[in-house]
Amino acid sequence: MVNRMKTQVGIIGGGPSGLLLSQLLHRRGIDTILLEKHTREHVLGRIRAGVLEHGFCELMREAGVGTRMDREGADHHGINIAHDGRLHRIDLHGLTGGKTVKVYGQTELTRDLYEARDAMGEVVIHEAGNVLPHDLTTDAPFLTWERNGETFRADCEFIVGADGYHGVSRAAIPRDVLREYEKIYPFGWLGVLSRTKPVSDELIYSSHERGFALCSLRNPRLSRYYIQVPLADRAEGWSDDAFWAELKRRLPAEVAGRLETGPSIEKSIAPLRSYVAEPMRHGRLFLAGDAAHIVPPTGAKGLNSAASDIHYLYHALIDHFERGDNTGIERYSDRALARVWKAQRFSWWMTNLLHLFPDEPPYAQRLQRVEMEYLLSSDAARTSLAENYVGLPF
Ligand code: RFL
Ligand code: PHB
Repeated sequence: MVNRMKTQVGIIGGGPSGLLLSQLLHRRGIDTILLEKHTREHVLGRIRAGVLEHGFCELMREAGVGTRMDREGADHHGINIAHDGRLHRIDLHGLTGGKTVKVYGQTELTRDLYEARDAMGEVVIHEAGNVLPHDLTTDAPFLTWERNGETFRADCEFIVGADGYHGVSRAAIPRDVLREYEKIYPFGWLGVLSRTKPVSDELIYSSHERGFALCSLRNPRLSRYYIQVPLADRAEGWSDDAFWAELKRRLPAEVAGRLETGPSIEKSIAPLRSYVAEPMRHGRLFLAGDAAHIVPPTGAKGLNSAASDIHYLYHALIDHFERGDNTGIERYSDRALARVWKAQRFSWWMTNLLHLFPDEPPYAQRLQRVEMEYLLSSDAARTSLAENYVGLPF
């Protein structure tokens, strides 16, 4: 027996993209079903993004979930680049005519989205197995899934694939329709979360001959640090002591000297990858967020690119349901991709600027050096970094 139900928008994936879209639509009276493969604890246990653009924060507020973010998140007016043993501040606020970014963890905003859903009596269907989208190029697409030994079906008007890079929705687009663009970097980031006082109240991106390092934070008692590591490394192979020692080596002496260390409460390695799938719409299926594109985390653009997709998709669906206007739906893929590619370019550029590429020829290494020297000596170059870092307009 198949348990059958109906909804306006069926959403695959209960990460930030799916949750945010569902919440936004719900507030406009549009019904959604949200299917998530894992438990809530699992989703909330993934330590990821920390830096939010203005546009992302606006969407959270529009979804009615901005209160804690505005109270506990910190507005950052600048970031620092460490190079040749010195810190160079990039005045984001001054260079962009007053724009800033907000430091607020992905875990926290995901929790806020789940709690808002609970408060409205809405559910996320967790531990949904074998989720599959069907009949995407007809007027009657539907989703099927399994849970506790039972099979379910939801008839939908539209289906949104917000199921991340390893999800199933992108795979539902035929091979001869989907174009994929990819770049894999020859290293990963080893990240550590620790209950220590952050070494700096603004982020430090460090370019060093031993490799890249990043000092970030979640709040005044919670630090997040990363170091570039070879792809073959395993997190279990890095003791806390080895991590702190290597991080210190890659920071200016003055910064390393005041680094507070402590036990890690999370430690993991993420490979670095750039990836875009085109188009982002196939019939009545829309891809959003990591399901369609990935960036290396250097420019803090992953979650923010997901948010720009949600912005375009939300408005496209509102126009359809409230006014019968399908222009936004027709143009979704082109509009979303135009901004996605700019974030791709910026993330690729920041990654090339700051990491150690040991196998590159000496010519490329000299170019990387002069790129940094130019950035640190030119207002125009710093302005370009700043306007991308705070986020291009939607
Ligand atoms: P997610 O977060 O991967 O969520 C997808 C959800 O879909 C579920 N799922 C399925 N559900 C049902 N059926 C299936 N078959 C399913 N397959 C998967 C998954 O369980 C999951 O819950 O994608 P989403 O929502 O698009 O969000 C994207 C962001 O998570 C991602 O872009 C950012 O975390 C990237 N990122 C950063 N982005 C920023 O904007 N600023 C940052 O500072 C930043 N730092 C980072 C980052 C990512 C990192 N890692 C580990 C990749 C730092 C790191 C280290
Ligand atoms: C983080 O705090 O996790 C973070 C911050 C900035 C980045 C990437 C990750 O560019």
